[in-house]
Amino acid sequence: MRVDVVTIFPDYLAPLQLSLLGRAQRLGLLDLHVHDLRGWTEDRHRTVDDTPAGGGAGMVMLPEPWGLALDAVHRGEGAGGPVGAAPTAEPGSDAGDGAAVELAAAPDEPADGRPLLLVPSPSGRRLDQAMAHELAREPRLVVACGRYEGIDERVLLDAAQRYRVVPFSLGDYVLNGGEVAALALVEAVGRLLPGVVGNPASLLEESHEQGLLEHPVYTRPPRWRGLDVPDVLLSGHHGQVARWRRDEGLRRTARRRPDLLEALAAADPGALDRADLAVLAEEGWVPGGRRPAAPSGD
Ligand code: J9N
Repeated sequence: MRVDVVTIFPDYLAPLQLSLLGRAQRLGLLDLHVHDLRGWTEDRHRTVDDTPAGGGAGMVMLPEPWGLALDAVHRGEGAGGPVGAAPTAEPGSDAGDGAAVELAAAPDEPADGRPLLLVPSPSGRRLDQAMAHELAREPRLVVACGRYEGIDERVLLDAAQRYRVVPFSLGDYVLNGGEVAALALVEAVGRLLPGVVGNPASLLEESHEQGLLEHPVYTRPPRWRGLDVPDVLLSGHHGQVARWRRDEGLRRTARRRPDLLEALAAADPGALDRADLAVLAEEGWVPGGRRPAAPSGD
């Protein structure tokens, strides 16, 4: 997968050279290019922002550098011309008829050859594990990191002629800019690419993969500061271990994220069986009802 990130703070993305994703890049599984937006400015001060039309606080990012940057990155170029491997074909590039263009609401509409342009925004679609899996199937992602109060809206309207534009959010809180969201997105997607995580089975056991939170985990020693590893985990009974893990994942989800249980029950009525529902009832969770269990500190 090729990923291009455009930002005024390329150093913010430096951690992607470390650890698992650094290795993925050296192996050629992830082809990451981070671009400095200021490379597409044409004035002496390399200006990227101006005051908001209509007045108000803060600054808005100028359309001119963004337009040039997204055009160049679409062609597979950096600010100084071609970089890395040749870009993918550009079947969307003849769509410039100036017609009104709607932004894509979700990345799962029929792919039409236009690459995805992901735009971090507190008002975007919430990134979750299902969306990370959808993105991992794409050959190419471009991430446009805005700062200040945002990017001039015309940039996204214009980009929709060449890209499937998807504003996305990490959660309902405000960051100073899109860089941390881009970092999180590239890590969440990159680790799902084939070959990046050594044992693919481990991917399936994680929180959010089955619509539930993961069970607690333990290692050696069996007793530490007076706290024991649960006996069942040392028993060697694989069936009992699996049931305990399922139960603990369910209990945790009921206590911490009952919204996930409601979503799971609504999306897949068969996802919770009688044994599951019995454990959940002990935590005070019943389908359709909303009686959170008393806080337990867990
Ligand atoms: N989830 C989220 C994204 C943001 C951004 S993007 C650019 C500025 C702020 N805040 N929160």
